[in-house]
Amino acid sequence: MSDVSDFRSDTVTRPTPAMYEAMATAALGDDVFGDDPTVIQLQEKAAALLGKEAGLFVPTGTMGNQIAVRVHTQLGDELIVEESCHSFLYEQGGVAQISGVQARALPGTRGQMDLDGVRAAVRLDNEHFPISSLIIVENTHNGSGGSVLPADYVKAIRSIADESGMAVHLDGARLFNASAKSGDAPALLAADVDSVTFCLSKALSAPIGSVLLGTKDFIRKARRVRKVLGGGMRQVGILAAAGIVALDEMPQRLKADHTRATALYRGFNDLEAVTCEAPETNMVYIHASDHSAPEVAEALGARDVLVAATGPHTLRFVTHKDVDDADVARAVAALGEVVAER
Ligand code: TLP
Repeated sequence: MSDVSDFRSDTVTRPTPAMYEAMATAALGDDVFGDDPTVIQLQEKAAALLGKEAGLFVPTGTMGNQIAVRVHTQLGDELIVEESCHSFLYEQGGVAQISGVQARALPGTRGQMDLDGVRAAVRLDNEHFPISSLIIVENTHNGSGGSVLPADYVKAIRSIADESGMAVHLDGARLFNASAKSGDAPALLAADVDSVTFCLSKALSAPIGSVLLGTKDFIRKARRVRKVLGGGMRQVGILAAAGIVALDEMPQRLKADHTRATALYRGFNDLEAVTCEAPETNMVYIHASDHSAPEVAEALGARDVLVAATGPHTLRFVTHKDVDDADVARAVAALGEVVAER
């Protein structure tokens, strides 16, 4: 068990010894000149794994998503997105700030927008309306508890997009969790989208970084946008080296995180004061209607259990490499104490 059981996010993991070793010995160049061999290796490896022509190393998932929107859209366009998606809810309205587009946010169930609703949201060709140019999907879907979007759903979104010449971007920050759960290869889950971002720094435990993938032409344009956003980095092979280890060694351990999330859920489910849904992957959201979530988070923190309050009565627990079964048991016991004493 760790000194502090940190369930705030799967972003909190520390690099593995193999990552430190790879970082210390990485061959480096200047990636703005395009000659960092380790970055090139990571980008090519990621592109092969996800079945795309080319990849681009970016500092964050947010930057990957925002670059994709900037490349796929024109000023004044509209994109369609599920209303609790990260790119709509947690990126500061970046699509408006950076790309000058507006988002049409539709309700979803477990991250899936109703397909007829999506079709109906595509704008008619009429000068009063913005032009619908992009659909964004997210897999796994953070806001709905880490749920997995089936490959067939993404295929159906693709065919709606094709009916009106729209692009599809996949925020696959946790695509490897979706793959571990569904048994579908990452390339299958990304087969029907024009671009995809995945994060090395979340469940895969690298310290920093995401990869944006698409066609060679898309990545050429994406590189320009990355530069203006300040994401052109120099000897960044030092980080890409950890990313390569993350891709080689970490996907195969994700099922253990999913099992621990289920153990959390089972423990929480025994507590009358909270309700929660069975997790599909590595996140458990709990609702405690008679309790203030920030106060519960604070009381848990005093018991060395860190969690995120995601709403007035909602808290999120995320499992990852740096929590074990003892951390899970401590979290269940601590939550039991906290909700009993209020
Ligand atoms: N998510 C973070 C917070 O921002 C909420 C987390 O702790 O879960 N897409 C998805 C689906 C994400 O969950 C996140 C981060 C991002 C994109 C952005 O990635 P970063 O933090 O690298 O910009």
